[in-house]
Amino acid sequence: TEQDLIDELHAQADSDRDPETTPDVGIIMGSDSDLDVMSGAHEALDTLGFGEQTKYENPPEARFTYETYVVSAHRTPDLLYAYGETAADRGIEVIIAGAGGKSADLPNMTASIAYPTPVVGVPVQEKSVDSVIGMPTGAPIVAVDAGKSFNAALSAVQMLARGFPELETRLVAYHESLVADVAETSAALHD
Ligand code: RP5
Repeated sequence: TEQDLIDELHAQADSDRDPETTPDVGIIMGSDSDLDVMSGAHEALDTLGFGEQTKYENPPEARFTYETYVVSAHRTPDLLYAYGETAADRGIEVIIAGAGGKSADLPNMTASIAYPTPVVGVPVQEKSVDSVIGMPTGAPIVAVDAGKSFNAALSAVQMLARGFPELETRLVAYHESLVADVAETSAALHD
């Protein structure tokens, strides 16, 4: 039930688990219908060598990991509060939040509740762009264009990488692979 999930989040926040073994990036979305769009974030994190942690209890194989939750601002507001309030204490360093529709409140509300933990917002459809980027002064969110969850994950890792040179190295290697792809494509046109 929603209450079980809320209790679990609080229990995890209260546990004294080593932060190195907790998920680093939290991916949340308003509905399982957002999964297709938000899977770009999974793809980017997988590309950068992050592991998926499905159970907070499992010791992760990868040094950096992410978790995924469906949290609806309108259907499960208590879960939204619990997720945002406990994120930092659960070891989450950056949150990627996606929602669609004209009332895409999940990224914005999460940014307010989880502050100062940074939130990268993904409008799942174009009509939700205004609601995701339209934050008042003093309540910041970093937002990407509609559907760009891959870039949202890269932004999240850029933030996380400030404290981890190993992640900066992975980001640079990823960028170099893009450069090599462009150069190869361009060269092939002249063959
Ligand atoms: C939002 O409403 C969700 O983020 C989703 O993008 C949209 C539609 O949700 P469903 O009706 O498909 O569950 O809250």
